[in-house]
Amino acid sequence: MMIKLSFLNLKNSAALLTVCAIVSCSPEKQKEEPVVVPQNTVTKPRIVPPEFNGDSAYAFVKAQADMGPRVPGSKAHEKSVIYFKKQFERFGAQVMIQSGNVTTFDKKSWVLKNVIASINPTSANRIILAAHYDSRPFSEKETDPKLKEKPCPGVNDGASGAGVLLEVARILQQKNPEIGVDIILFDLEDYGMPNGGPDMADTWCLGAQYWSKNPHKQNYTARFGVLLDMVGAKDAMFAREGYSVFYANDIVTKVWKAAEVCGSGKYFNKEEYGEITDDHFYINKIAQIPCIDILHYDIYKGSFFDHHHKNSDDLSTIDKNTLKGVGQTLLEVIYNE
Ligand code: AHN
Ligand code: ZN
Repeated sequence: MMIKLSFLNLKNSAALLTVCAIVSCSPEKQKEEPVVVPQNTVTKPRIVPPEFNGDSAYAFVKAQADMGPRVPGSKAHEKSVIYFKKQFERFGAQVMIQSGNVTTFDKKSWVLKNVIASINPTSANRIILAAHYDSRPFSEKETDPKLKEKPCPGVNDGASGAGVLLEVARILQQKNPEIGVDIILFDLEDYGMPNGGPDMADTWCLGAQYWSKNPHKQNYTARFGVLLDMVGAKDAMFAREGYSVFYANDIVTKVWKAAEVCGSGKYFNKEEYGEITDDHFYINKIAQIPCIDILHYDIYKGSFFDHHHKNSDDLSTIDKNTLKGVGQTLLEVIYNE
């Protein structure tokens, strides 16, 4: 009993080895139970990352919002791609625009553009950070039929994730991380069939589906990925999404822990909820890279953020503190990886 209690309180491996030695001295146990030293008892000292700047991230979100809805085929969409490329290059990343032909549920054809910004491009030890940047061409959750037909401003749903990742790139240039980071901004996530049901799931996330079938480099792989989706609302709640837990639970654990360590824990709910078809699903299923989704889904309301697919998803939905909470969590992961 004594040994059991002290075992529970162990914090360092030296003490653990001592206890293991005592246990293994017990003559009747020596033969059938070999001593196994747990691998995770030696914790690396924490590297404190640089501070994520919420004002700077907000400016990156506002720049996208000011262009108007970045609906596929629009001038604003085209402009946003040029903007992302210019910003990432300013931050010293290697930028590639991946083009591909896709057809949406309404039988329209598009040349999608995924923006890929690589930091430390030659490193074999890589992670993916992703978000979609396109805006939904309709606002079907509005009640007014006139508003339903309008494009969604896509400020929290789209621009927030891309804005956080631009600020991450800016920080990574100031303090180069040990690992390689590929920031992927996916196109055509949000052109899925309205009220389509589960069999229509593949009408969403066309940019991510394309990239997962055709990664930007031959034999590309990464240790894991983190997707951001709707990461800027004041009342944001990021709970553990079903596919993330199913495919990449250790990454969920890692990121949720990082959030707590860096003081962003209040946004990260420990409960698990259902599976959401989002870009990460295809990265898991097709590219077979474990990928999680930091996604605003309120488990108590049972819905995405309040202005989801409404014309009211504008700049007023954004809170700098939320952007910072998410961005700081990513930096905590990156510099301690
Ligand atoms: C579906 O509604 C099938 N997926 C939600 C993914 C999404 C839409 N994220 C942002 N907009
Ligand atoms: Zn959406």
